Amino acid sequence: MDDAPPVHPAVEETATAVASMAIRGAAPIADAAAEALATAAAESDATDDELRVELRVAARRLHDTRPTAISLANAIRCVLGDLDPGSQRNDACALPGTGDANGDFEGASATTDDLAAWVVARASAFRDGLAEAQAAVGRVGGNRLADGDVLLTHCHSTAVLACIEAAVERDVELSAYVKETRPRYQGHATARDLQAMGVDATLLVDGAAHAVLPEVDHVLVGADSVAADGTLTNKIGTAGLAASAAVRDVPVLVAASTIKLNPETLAGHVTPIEERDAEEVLGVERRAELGDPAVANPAFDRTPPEHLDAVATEDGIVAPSNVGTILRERYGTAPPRPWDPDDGE
Ligand code: RI2
Repeated sequence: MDDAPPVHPAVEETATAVASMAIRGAAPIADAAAEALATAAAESDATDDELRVELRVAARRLHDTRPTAISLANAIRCVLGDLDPGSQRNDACALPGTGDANGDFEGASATTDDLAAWVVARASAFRDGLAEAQAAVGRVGGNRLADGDVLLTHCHSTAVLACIEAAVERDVELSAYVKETRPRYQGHATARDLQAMGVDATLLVDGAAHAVLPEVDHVLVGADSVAADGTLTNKIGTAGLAASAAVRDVPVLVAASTIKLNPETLAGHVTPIEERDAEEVLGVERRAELGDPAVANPAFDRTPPEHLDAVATEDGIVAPSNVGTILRERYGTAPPRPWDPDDGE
């Protein structure tokens, strides 16, 4: 794509915000990407074929920002998955609410306006579906929580918070240990949000989780990607926490709408782990003072399904071993890759 057109400023702005984590969390990233694609389509003066190229370039710019957050790839699939003339529309995604947008579009004979309008409608339906799914995950996961339960959270997950909020709305009284989650301290945002909901939050350094687990009824974590075999890829530290919870016999509940399921794992692909800048861990000056050690900063790790209790999705509680079935229903076995220049050829 050497002579690729420049991306729309809204796409560039969103990509920069996602890469720097000004916008973060798997679902918020997906929502922002869909919005940016809609703006790029709505404001383009390009002809039909040019618009397709523009949208593929925009998709690639967005896609490459956070490789582990499969919600981002799936959002692009849902919005642009059937971009080419004559393709089978609506095959790419079956989130709640996304079906209606497709009936308005005539596929191969579409004019540019139709194509742009279709992308805008698709993005809007996707975003509505995402919000609906999140609320449903909250109801499903929240039903597992009972009065007096003590929770332990890791990172900051809007899906986990939706579960806790749904329980609080049923007058369930909860308290929570909150891991601070080095190096970005997303646990601070979780503590803030829980306090605002009226849930007593106790902030912990990450290494303290094992020590408090005997007091904990549920470990609650979000997801950046769930594989067909139920392996969870989530914020670094999740795998160790789940292993500790298994030793202590504390159930681990994953809160994840189906946008977090990685369809490419059906074909044996492994979700990549994003390696972030060393400076998130150690500033340049301090690093020099320490004799310039190497710094590793993997942002995510993989938790095996046997260390997970269940996944709360918008379709109900799912055993990790059943994720593959949902993946096949939602995405089929050959999911589109609209960010890939060779997709659809
Ligand atoms: P929601 C976050 O990643 C965490 O790993 C969290 O569990 C996951 O996204 C899901 O977030 P990051 O963006 O979609 O902080 O539940 O690296 O909000």
